[in-house]
Amino acid sequence: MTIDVNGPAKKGAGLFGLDTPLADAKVVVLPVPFEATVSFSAGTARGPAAILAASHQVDLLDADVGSPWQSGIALDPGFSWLPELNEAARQAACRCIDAITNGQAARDGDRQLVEEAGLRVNRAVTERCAEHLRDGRIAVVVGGDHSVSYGAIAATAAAMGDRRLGILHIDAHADLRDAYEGFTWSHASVMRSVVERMPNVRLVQVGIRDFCEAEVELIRAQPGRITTYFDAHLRAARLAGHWATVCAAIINELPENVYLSIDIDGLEPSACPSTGTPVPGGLSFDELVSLVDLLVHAGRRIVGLDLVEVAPDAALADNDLGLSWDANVGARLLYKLIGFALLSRGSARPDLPKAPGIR
Ligand SMILES: [Mn+2]
Repeated sequence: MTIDVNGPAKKGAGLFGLDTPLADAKVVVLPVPFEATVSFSAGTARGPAAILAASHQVDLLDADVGSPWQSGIALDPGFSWLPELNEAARQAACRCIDAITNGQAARDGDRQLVEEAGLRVNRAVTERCAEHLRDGRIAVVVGGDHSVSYGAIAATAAAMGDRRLGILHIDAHADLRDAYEGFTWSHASVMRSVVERMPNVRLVQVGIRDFCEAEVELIRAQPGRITTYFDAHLRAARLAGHWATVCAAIINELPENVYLSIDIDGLEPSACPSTGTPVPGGLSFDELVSLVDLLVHAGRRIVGLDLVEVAPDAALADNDLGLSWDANVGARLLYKLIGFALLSRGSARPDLPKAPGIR
C-alpha cells in the first residue's frame, strides 16, 4: 500500500495509518495489554487498541520531530495468549485484593496465578524486545499497566552490557513499593524491581506526587542510583517559567544512553482522565515534550521507550475507541516519542517555514 501523507488513514490501516512490514521498519511497537494488578480502575488493557484506533487521526508530519514514519514504524502482532491470561490473572488479583482489604489472607492459588502471569508476560516482553534490539530496531512497548515496562527495560539493560542505562521515568507514582498488595510484578513496584535487579541502571524520576514513606527512604538510601524530582519540587520552577532550567538539571543526571518509561498519569489528569490511578498536579503535555526535546538536543541517545497506563473512557464501545480523548493524547505522544528517539539517532529535524519575530 502506498501512503497518502496528506489524506486520512484508510479504514483498517495499521498504526498511524501505516502498514510498514517489520523488515523495513527502524521502529517496532509491541502492544502489551496486561493489567493484572491495577489498583483503582481497570481499562489500560484496552490502551493499545485505543491508541491504534486514535493513531489514525495523527498527522504524519510533526512540527517537533518531522516525519518519523519515513524510518518505518511497524506494529508487532503481540502475544495471542495474552488477553486470556490477563483476564484470569485480573480476576485472581481482584479476589486477593478483596481478601486483603477485608483483613483476610489471599488464597495461595490466586496469588500464584497472578505471580506466574506477571512473570510470563515479563519474560515474553524481554525476549521479544531483545529480538528487535538484536535486529537493530528501536523497541517501543505500549501497555498495559506499568508492570509491563520491566521486560522492555530488562532487554535494553542487557543489550547495554557494561554501559550505564539511564531511565527517565515520568509518573505520578514512585513505583518503588516492595511487592505492592503482595504482588511481585505489581505496577506499583516496577521501578524497585528494575533498580534491584539491573545493576547498570540509573533511575531519574520526574513528576512524582504519590509515594509512601518506605519509597522515600529507598530514594534517600540510594542517591547514586535513584534521583527523584518530586512534583512539589518542580511546581515552583514551572510556575515561575523556569522549566528549561529544570529540564537541564534532570538531563544532567542522565548518562548518554536513556530509556524513556512514560506513565501517562505523570501528565496532568486533563491529559489522561480515564487512567487507572490519576493524581492531581503533574506535567503538561508541552512540558513533557520540551523535556524530551531538550534531552535529545543535549546529545542523549534514546535506546528504548514505553508508554503505559493509557486507558480509554470505559463507556466507549470497542468500535468507538478512536473517539477516546486519553487515546488521542496517547497516540500523539507516542508518535512524538518515536520521532524523538529517531532524532536522537540522527534523523533529520523538521524544516518548517520560520515564524517571524520568535526564535
Ligand atoms: Mn503511575
